[in-house]
Amino acid sequence: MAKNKKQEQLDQFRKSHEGEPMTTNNGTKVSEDELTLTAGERGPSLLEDFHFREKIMHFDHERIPERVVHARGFGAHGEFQVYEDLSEYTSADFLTNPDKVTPVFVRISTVQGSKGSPDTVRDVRGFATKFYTDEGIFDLVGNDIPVFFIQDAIKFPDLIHAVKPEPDTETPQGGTAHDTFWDFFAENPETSHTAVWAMSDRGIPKNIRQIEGFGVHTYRLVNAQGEAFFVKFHWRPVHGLESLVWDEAQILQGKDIDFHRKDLHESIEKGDYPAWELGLQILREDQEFDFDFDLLDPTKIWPEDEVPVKVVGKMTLNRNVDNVFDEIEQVAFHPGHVVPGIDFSNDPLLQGRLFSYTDTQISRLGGPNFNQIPINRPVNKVRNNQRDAMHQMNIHEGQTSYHKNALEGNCPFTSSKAEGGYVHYPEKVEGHKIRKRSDSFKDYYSQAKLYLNSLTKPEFAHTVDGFSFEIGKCKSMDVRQRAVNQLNKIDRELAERVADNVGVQVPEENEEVKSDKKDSQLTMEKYDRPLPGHSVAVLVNGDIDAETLKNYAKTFAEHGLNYAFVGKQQKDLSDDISINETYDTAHATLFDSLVILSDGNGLIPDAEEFAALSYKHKKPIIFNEAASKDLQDGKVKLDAPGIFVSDDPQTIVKAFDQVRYWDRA
Ligand code: HDE
Repeated sequence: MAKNKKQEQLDQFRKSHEGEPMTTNNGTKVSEDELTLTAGERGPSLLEDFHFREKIMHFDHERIPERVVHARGFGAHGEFQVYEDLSEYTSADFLTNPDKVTPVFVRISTVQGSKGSPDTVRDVRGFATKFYTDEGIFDLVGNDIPVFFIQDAIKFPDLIHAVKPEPDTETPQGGTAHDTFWDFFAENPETSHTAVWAMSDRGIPKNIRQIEGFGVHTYRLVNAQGEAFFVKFHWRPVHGLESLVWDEAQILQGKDIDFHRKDLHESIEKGDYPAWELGLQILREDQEFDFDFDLLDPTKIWPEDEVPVKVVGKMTLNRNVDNVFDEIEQVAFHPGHVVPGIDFSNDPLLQGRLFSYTDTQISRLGGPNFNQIPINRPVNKVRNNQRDAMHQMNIHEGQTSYHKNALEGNCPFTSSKAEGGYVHYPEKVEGHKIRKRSDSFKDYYSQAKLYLNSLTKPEFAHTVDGFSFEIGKCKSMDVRQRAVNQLNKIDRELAERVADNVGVQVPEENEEVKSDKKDSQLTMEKYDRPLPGHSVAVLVNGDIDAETLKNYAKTFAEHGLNYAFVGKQQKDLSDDISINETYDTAHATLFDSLVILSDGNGLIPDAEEFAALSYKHKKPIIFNEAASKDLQDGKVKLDAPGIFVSDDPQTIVKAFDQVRYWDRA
């Protein structure tokens, strides 16, 4: 078969490392790597075998503790460029100079599951971006859902204990469909808003190229004159926003546990670079109390119809990592990594995070020098008087390691704001030391209702299904009842339908939020979904000639579509056309759409099954004339929305008019 890109990379790698002998970690050339040193052919192993001891010792310590949350993640390198000079709002150099290209590293993760859990679980996705700016590192450590489950960082361990597998059975892995999570939901009503997002299609993204990202908290931008603005950060996917169907997501967990990471990796390899635009919602400080929610409350969005998003720049991921452990596993994000011009608000969740992220790296990365690991190093020079400690990578020269000193000319010295030194925004703060939540944080339901009101009918129906699945999996009927009681405080229809599905009573009194307020930017339908990057499975049923397939291949390439020709066996049909997948290696859930070509001698059962599943998951399907006549099993209705009969490869453009035909029965 034709040489693929992977093979070319391997050849190149081999060439560049030709002639490099194996050595120990101390540089001694190794003469034997398969046999331990023994006393005689059948005798005991010898302790003096330093190569054996070093090799095993290193292997024994290959694992480091996985992240306590967000353990499973994938990432890539890229670059960010601002469209316009934002110096009206911020002094941050990377946001004020449209000519500057800032390197970035992004890690996208699930929250609940362990490192080996499947990609397509229902969960919030972490969306963490490291900007290597000339003024130091700025980490935007956000999620793909704009709000969070809790309002105060002190509750985070409780939330996570409730979310994670239950301690007596260590189940479920990679999911919140269990008693402790829904018990937490029922007893902590501040979770309501984030829960409706997570149970909607947002909880099951189709891939990690097509998710939104949010900084979640209110941050501050500060300009060179010292004027501050409240800001919320948004990432808007250039390729649009798409979700899986829950049944499809569950099948994918078995068919391809790595579905999301492979998609990200492959799209970068192909040059179809994932990209997001950076959006800002900006408010002046004097607007702080203009809203019916508190700007400091992380369970609230700023509805975009009230505070529009200003699109200010673009991030493109254009380089895969060389080594997942070295880069994706060892990257250490921290919301406290900020540069001059970006500052914090008093959001109590954000304030707590500022402690957690450096603290956690000490057990995960083994000491306080984690900033010296290559992926974590800033691009500008680091100089201070911190010394020693585990895994010190630098050799510090000079006599002094204290400030102030005269022996070395008081180097390194501090810088004023005008010289680029970070000066915290001098917000005036006064008050009593208390443990009390502000009353302005206590409306838990209005924005959950706003979200539900803003969904399309199919999106609302999927949300009902999401809640019904998760609450229905709870063993305790009491938990189910209390969870539905909470839903009754958000939306009566949701509560009624879920109660019905999970076998509990909807409360007699309708306590729903009385509001039909909507926000036009909450539905996933608001985005265009450009054709490039979507995938097509072409089932080659019977005798179809290479020329016909070549025409399809040409059309797909023209439109930037990924495709596979699927048949009973892998084989070459010509020099450049092969059946490259079989019914064993390909599956309907792995593709966005389907073309079925038949020679008119009947469809094999595998093809019928493929079509039935794509049909169930509302994907566009094109039959050639012969295939449409061959259809037997009756599961696919040719007159249903999104089903096309045509021999013209260009029909694919029309078929992708919708990526899911939700109105298909
Ligand atoms: Fe995190 N979070 N978090 N978190 N979080 C971590 O840091 C924490 C929160 C988020 O790809 C940990 O390095 C606390 C909100 C992402 O490496 C830990 C609280 C948001 C990632 C931690 C929160 C996030 C983490 C675990 C409540 C969205 C993965 C490993 C105050 C705005 C970053 C690590 C990566 C990771 C603590 C809440 C996003 C333990 C205490 C809200 C994307 O430090």
